[in-house]
Amino acid sequence: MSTKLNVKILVLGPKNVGKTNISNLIAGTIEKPSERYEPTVGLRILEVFTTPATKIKNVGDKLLVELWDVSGDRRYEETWPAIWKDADGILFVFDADDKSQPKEMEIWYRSFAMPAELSAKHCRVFAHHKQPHVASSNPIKLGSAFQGINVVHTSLDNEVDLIRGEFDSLAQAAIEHASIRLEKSKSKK
Ligand SMILES: Nc1nc2c(ncn2[C@@H]2O[C@H](COP(=O)(O)OP(=O)(O)OP(=O)(O)O)[C@@H](O)[C@H]2O)c(=O)[nH]1
Ligand SMILES: [Mg+2]
Repeated sequence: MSTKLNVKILVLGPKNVGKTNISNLIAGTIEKPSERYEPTVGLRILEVFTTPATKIKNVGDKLLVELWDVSGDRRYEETWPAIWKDADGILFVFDADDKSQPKEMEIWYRSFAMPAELSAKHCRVFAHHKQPHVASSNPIKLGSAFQGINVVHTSLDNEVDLIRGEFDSLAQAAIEHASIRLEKSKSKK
């Protein structure tokens, strides 16, 4: 009997930046941003169907891609080790119109990407705008920890296809990471 491949992708970043709305769009439960802000309590896990999943042969219903929509509130910090364990990909989201965010983003990187040992290939950054935006000549830049990680400017008001495309490419890398992780765990047994 073959083992089910569980792929775990985290959505991380400060509070009130759009992580839940982006996660819901990717999971196909919404088309437009919600009117009201409802902070995530701890964490939500969503099952997602991705295009890359359909390209991998012989997986069929043996592949489960989970999106872990994590609260940006640092009071849940005690739960973080259970969250980064066996993560296969990270989607970082920050408010691209708030200059204070790069400092906080370092904490998210240090607390998740580092202990989970995920390289740039397994991470993406959404510099998210909570309203329709035009390209800025002087965008807010993240610190050196994020060097090498693909950053795209997103908004649910006008960048929906870009969000879906970037997520699919992250999911592809995460699926590969999960298959290697599974092989390694089998060979240890
Ligand atoms: N118009 C518009 N509003 C957005 C967009 N993204 C997020 N919002 C709004 O921003 C607020 C916060 O969004 P959430 O997705 O709940 O933020 P979060 O990052 O999950 O916040 P926490 O759960 O507290 O960590 C909500 O009121 C959303 O409707 C967007 O692209 N366009
Ligand atoms: Mg949320």
